[in-house]
Amino acid sequence: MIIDYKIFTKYLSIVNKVLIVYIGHTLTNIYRGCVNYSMNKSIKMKAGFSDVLSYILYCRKRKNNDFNRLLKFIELKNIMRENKLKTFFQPIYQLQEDEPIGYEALNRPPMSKWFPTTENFYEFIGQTNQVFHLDLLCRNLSIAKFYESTSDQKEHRSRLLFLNIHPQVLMDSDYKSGETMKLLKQLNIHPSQIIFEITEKQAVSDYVMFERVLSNYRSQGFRIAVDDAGSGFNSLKSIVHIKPEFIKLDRSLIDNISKKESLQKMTSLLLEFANESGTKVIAEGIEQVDDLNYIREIGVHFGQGYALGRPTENIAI
Ligand SMILES: [Ca+2]
Repeated sequence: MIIDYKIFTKYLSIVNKVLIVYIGHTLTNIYRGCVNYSMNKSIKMKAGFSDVLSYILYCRKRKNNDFNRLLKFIELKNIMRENKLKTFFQPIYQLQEDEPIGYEALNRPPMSKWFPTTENFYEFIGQTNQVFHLDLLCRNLSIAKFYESTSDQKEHRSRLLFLNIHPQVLMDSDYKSGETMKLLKQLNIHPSQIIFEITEKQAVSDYVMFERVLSNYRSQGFRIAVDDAGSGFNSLKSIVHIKPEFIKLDRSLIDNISKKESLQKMTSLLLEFANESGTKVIAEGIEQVDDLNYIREIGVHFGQGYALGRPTENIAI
């Protein structure tokens, strides 16, 4: 069927008036689009009724998605406003001595219809403009909870605290690192106890600038860990440029390492590199005793995972 868009627009305007009550803005938008189009060009195009119908359905679906996103966003803002995040601490052990050196702080939202899993929550955050706000909130919350949770235990208070941080937040000139410093001073926690975990999954585009930013943090006493190393994104690039004090090996390298030769080779390479460059390696996601024994045998420095300790709200004695 060949349709002249000027005629089509006229026809659509009548239909629009009749149906607007039933299908809201969708047809209005199509109508407006057609008017704009026909005013500029008088192009003839092939279009079937089914095409238009299919487009209406597409718009309705998109509107539903937008609406769901709005509800998710509102839930996210509620979680942040009402401080509904719960902080858990997972121990990181010195493998040769069976002694925790510190804890990774993990902030989890309450489970809900909108965020059935923690991953789902952080994935959504990444698509919004709330990354910076949440990052700062999580950092301060983690430090305050660490203090609270170790108030009667001086031995634990002096241990390390690993904080996940979005690389773009560190790079942002508006980011107020002074706020974190102020809180640390107030709680008598030394910056050298704080390790910023930077995941390689969130790409850094300007490494020269990033190195400069990191050296500023290091001069204040903070240290850096490359998180999820070996998960196939920018592992080597970030390790070479960031020169981290710690490399956290991704769980995909550790799961079943006692049986898989390919994982063993990759881990040995990274360990060798780390030893040569004075970096410490932390194996993440250790769940099986065989894997734990294997990484201990080859000399991985530190380990984290269910086989060593689960995340808990209170730092275990
Ligand atoms: Ca992490």
